[in-house]
Amino acid sequence: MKTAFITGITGQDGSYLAEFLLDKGYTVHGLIRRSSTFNTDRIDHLYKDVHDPSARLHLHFGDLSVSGQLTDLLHTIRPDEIYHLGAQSHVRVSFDMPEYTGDITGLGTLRLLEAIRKTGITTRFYQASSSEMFGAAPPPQNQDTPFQPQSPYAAAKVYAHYVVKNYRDAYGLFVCNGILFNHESPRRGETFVTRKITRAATRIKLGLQQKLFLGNLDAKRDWGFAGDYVEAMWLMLQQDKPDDYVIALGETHSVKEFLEKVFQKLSLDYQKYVEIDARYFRPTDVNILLGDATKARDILGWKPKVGFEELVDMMVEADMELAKKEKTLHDAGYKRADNIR
Ligand code: NAP
Ligand code: G4F
Repeated sequence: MKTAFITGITGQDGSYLAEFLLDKGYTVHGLIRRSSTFNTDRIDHLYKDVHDPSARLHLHFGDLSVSGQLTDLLHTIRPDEIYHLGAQSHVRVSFDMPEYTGDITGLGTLRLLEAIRKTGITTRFYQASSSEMFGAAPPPQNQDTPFQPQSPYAAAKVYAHYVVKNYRDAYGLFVCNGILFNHESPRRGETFVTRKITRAATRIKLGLQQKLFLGNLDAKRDWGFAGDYVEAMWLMLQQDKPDDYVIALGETHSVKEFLEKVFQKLSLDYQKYVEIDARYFRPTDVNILLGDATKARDILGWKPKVGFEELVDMMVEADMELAKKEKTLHDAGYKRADNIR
C-alpha cells in the first residue's frame, strides 16, 4: 500500500485527510510541531501507540522553517505522495506577522520542493493554494483568473503557487496546486469567522457568553465542507498528469448571512449580541470570493456532498454538543477565557 507524508496534519484539513488516507489503507506520516500544550486534538482518535504493530499513523517532530530536517524526513520516509498543508494560515494574523508568514507559508513550500529534488525521490506533491490569492479579482474565479493578492498571507501563497509551477516545468516533478475556496467544519480553528460564530452563538444560547465581537460583516465567501475538499486533494495526485485545479462549492454568502442563519437556527436575534470591533478589520480585505470548479468536476469527477445549509447545521449541532459539555464543566466551576479569542 502507499505511503503519504502530510504537513499540517494537526490542522483542520490535515485531520480529515489523514482519516481519508488511512481509510484507503495508506500508511500516513505527519509533521507535528513541538508545543508546550497538546496540539494533536484533531488526530488523537486516529493515533495508535507506536508499539502496536497495526499502527499506520506515524508522527515526526519538525518545522517548515528547517530545510535540512525536511530533507532527512523525506529521505527516510520516501513517501509516494506528499500533501503540503502546513502554513501560518490566518489572514488577519499575516498582517501582524508578515515576515513569519512569508517564511512558513511561502518559503516552506520551496523547502519541501528542494527536499524532493535533493533526495531524488519519486513522489507526487500537493500544494495547498488558496482562493485568497484571487484577492480583488472579480468573481467568478477559476484557475485562469489573474491573482490580485490583498494580504501578506495571499502574497506568500502566490509565491508558493508559482514556485510549484516552476518546479513542474523546470524539473518535471509531479506537483499540483489545489486552489481551494474557504472550507469549514466542526474542526475549523476557532478564530476563523464561521467557527467563531457557531461557537459563540451556541455558548450564548446556554448562557456561557454574552457578546460576540466581529469585524467586516459584508465580506462574501464561497464556503464548503472540509471533508469534501480533502478528497479533491487526493484525486489531483491520482491523475496521469500534474495540473492545477479550483475547488469550490460555487455559491457565495456574506458573513452577515452566515451570522443571521446561525442565530436564527438557535432562535436568537443576533443584533442583541453582536458588536463590531475594529480590531478584526484587515488593512485590506477580500470583498467577494465565488469559485468556478468546472475543471475539477470535468477532469477529477469531484463533486461536493455537503451544501451550505448542511454545513451550517453540522457546525451548529457540533458546537451545541460542545457547549453542553462546557456548561457541565462551567457549573462545576471551570472557566474558559473568552478574551484571548
Ligand atoms: P490550519 O487548521 O490552520 O492548520 C495549519 C497547520 O499547519 C497546522 O497543523 C499547524 O500546526 C501547521 N503549521 C503551522 N505553522 C507550521 C510550521 N512552522 N511548521 C510546521 N507546521 C506548521 O489550516 P487548514 O484550514 O487545515 O488549512 C490547510 C492548508 O490549506 C493551509 O496551508 C491553508 O493555508 C490552506 N487553505 C485553507 C483553506 C481553508 O478554507 N481552510 C482554503 C485554502 C487554502 P499547529 O497545529 O501546531 O498549529
Ligand atoms: O474566516 P476568515 O478568517 O477566513 P479568510 O480570511 O477568508 O481565510 C480563510 O480562507 C482562505 C481561503 O480563501 C484560506 F486560504 C485561509 O487560510 C483561511 O482558511 O475570514 C472570512 C471573512 C473575512 O472577510 C474577514 O474580514 O470574515 C471576515 N470577518 C469578520 N469578522 C472575520 C471576523 N474574520 C475573522 N477571522 N474574525 C472575525 O471576527
